[in-house]
Amino acid sequence: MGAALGVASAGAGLAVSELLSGVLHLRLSPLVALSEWIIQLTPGAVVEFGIQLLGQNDKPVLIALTLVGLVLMSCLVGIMALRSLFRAQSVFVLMGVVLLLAVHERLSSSPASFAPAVVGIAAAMAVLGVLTWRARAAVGGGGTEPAGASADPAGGAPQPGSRQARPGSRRDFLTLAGGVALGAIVVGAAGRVLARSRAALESARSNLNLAVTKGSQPAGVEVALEGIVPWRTSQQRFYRIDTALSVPQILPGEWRLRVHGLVDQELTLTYQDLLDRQLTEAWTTLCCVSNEVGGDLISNAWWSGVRIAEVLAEAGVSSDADAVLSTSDDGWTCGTPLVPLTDDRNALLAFAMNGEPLTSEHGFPVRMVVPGLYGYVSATKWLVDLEVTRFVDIEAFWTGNGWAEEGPVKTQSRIDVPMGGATVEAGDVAVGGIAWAQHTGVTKVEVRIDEGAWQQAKLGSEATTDSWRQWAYVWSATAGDHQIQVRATDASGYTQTGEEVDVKPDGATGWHTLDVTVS
Ligand SMILES: Nc1nc2c(c(=O)[nH]1)N[C@H]1C(S)=C(S)[C@@H](COP(=O)(O)O)O[C@H]1N2
Ligand SMILES: [Mo]
Repeated sequence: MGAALGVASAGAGLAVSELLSGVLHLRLSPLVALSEWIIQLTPGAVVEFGIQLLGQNDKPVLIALTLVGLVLMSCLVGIMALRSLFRAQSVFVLMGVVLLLAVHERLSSSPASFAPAVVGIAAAMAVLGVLTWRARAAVGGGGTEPAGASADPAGGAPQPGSRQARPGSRRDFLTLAGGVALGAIVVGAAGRVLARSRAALESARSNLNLAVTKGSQPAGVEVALEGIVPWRTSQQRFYRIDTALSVPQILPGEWRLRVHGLVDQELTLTYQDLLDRQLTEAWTTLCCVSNEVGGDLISNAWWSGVRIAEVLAEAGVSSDADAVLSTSDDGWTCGTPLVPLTDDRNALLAFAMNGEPLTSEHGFPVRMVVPGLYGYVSATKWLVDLEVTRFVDIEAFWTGNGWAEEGPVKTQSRIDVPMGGATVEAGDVAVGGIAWAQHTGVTKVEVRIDEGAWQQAKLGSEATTDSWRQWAYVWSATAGDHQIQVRATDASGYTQTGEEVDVKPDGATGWHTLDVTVS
């Protein structure tokens, strides 16, 4: 009875966590994350031996072994629960902590990725509580014969009403536990089916053979100062902002882009249509309007795609239009001024970042990237619809929430080294960071110490005006507490204002300022 109790509870928890992983389209469920973590912690020689022994089946076998381990644990938990529910629940909590660590190690630390483990353990604990109560009732009121004997004297044909009168029989309990277990199998299977759709997408993505380049980093863009973010951001490190709880899953073969509205002729493009068009590749720094002064919601990558200007030209834009409303597969919308989409800049329907197909998180299969505009008015991920329109006729997701209709990027700069609050040694101290003014270009970066005179920093070379620039400055530091500030000047002649303005409604201003101690 204890074993059934434990296995049914753990099964319910596991099923719920598998389902939630599937619904959220996470790459790994907690169970698989745990299995992978076990491999990671196992000495290399043992892993190699296992692979030799099992070949291709090593992963399913490991997952099965992990499952067997969980079943054994949960039998113990169930037996414990009959004596002390509290102690049994504590073991579930401990198992939950282990799962969370596994998810953290193998998947990610974003809040959504922890949800399946947390909800799964909560479900297991709830079911354990209810079943324990029923089991005790059965033991107390339904006979205490050793396992194997039926607690129901009538052998399945009790007097009508007599069942209600008793708190519950052993048979009732086993039926309930069996029902829970069966339900768990169904729910867990549904989760696996959803997970398979994510796997299908991943394999479609890795089977793509795009004729794109990885983009070689231009000489001199890095100022060779440790602590500044790399000039090129990897797709894994690229900042991520979106409203999607569950990342949209679109197979390239099923993707369509509809271009309509104030156009001469509507277009519908397939993924292959896009690949067949003239390829354009460019470095572009993307940043978020919610990036605070000194913040890290900014990244730089090599993008491959098709110029939006060409697609719009083919559709034929009406002279009445001044905006394009783009919509993502999950219904998010953004309104972009027509000018930056049709002038000479590389506003792209992008399908690759740094030479690889976009990841699901960054908009696979196709997204927009427009140099010079904040992401909320230009960088639609999982793009499916472009409507040529007029600003007076539309309201996009964020502009309907009090953010500005137009979102040109504000010229900004950031100090990456030293870190705020750091203690550095007196003498020559390397100060450095990044500065950006997309599609205008950074021409000067200045640093000042303790509100003294502004001193010019050395700039990394400019690959394009659409990318950020690194900067470095050598400061002869004397002992004591000091303040460091930075400001940039762009090619329009504008120098960053020191006036501090919040990110809402159209981006923060102010000089990044930090304090360090020199010893
Ligand atoms: N579909 C969709 N696209 C979106 C968003 C979103 O919420 N949904 N957020 C936008 C915002 S606010 C930014 S800053 C960029 C961020 O793109 P990234 O996550 O690839 O860095 O995507 C933009 N595109
Ligand atoms: Mo953003």
